[in-house]
Amino acid sequence: MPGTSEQITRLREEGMAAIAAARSESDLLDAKGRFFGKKGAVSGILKGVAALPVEERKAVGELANRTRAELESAFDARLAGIRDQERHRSEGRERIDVTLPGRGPMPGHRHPVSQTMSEIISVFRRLGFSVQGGPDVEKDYYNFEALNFPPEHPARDMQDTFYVESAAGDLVLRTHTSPVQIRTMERMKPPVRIIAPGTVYRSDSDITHSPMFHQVEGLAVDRDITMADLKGLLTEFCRMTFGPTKPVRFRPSYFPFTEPSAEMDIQCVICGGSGCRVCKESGWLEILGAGMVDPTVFGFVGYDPEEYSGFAFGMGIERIAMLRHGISDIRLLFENDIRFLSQF
Ligand code: 2NM
Repeated sequence: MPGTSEQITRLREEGMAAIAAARSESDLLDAKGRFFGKKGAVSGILKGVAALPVEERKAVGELANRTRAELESAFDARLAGIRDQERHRSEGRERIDVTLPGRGPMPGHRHPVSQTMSEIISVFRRLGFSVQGGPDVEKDYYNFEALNFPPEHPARDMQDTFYVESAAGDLVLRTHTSPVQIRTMERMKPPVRIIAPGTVYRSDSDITHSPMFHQVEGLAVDRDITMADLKGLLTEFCRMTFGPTKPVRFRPSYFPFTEPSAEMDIQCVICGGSGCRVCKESGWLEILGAGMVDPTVFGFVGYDPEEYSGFAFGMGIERIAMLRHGISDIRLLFENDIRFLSQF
């Protein structure tokens, strides 16, 4: 059995090695428990010293005390070192630059459909039109009848129109904003120059159709309004919206509420007219429908078709926003994915 002095020397070496090996505060506290705890090695040795013969007790006792003091200060120094390292590490992770400006709320922006709608409205305001609104839930009379849709017109079909349950059974979600034009003519005598922007609904859903979408329609009624006024105004609208050199054209068309009717195209914004997938190789994009208000419609609102004439037009806002931004699927506009919307 080795002498107490040798035990003390070995204890010192083991203790110093354990201190040096400790990588964290909890490692170190474990080691401290093993050496300094109630049942630790140091207590054992000190007990052994008490049992020694008097001649040895003084020298061995001094060695034991010195060793304990050395181990204790080595523990304390290592503890301070580990705490210092920990602090440096966390300061590295949590570094704060106090000179940075504060974070404000994330600035949002308007939806691309809303932006396009506002710009179109602003163009027509500059051209002398005022803005009118009306209900989204509309009477069949205003949505169809007064617009010269015959009772069996396919647009009235359940598959195209959302009918609203009501006692009289005569309510629909408006399929266009034309009812606003009818309501305005009921209230005002000519001259009338108005636009009706708003939400409309049709039972239709694919990559170019959404059951809820937006339109801007317009109406001008006065004495001596002609098709030339229609062409001039809408050409100017396209210049202001798509640029002053963008070629436009009118084609004959048909609507129940206008006669004659036309559709207006602009040169394809994607290929510049040479033909591509977007314009179906035609070089042209349809942008709106228009026409001279049918005398039958004037009859419904009490305007004398012998005294007054007028033109009307309508366009889909999503379609224009999609052409402007090169968006190929209308549904992207209504998913409200901020990663998509924040691009516009
Ligand atoms: C269009 C195309 C052509 C239109 C006609 C009227 C009214 F009420 F005056 F008869 N409002 N809107 C009209 C005419 C709408 O949208 C493609």
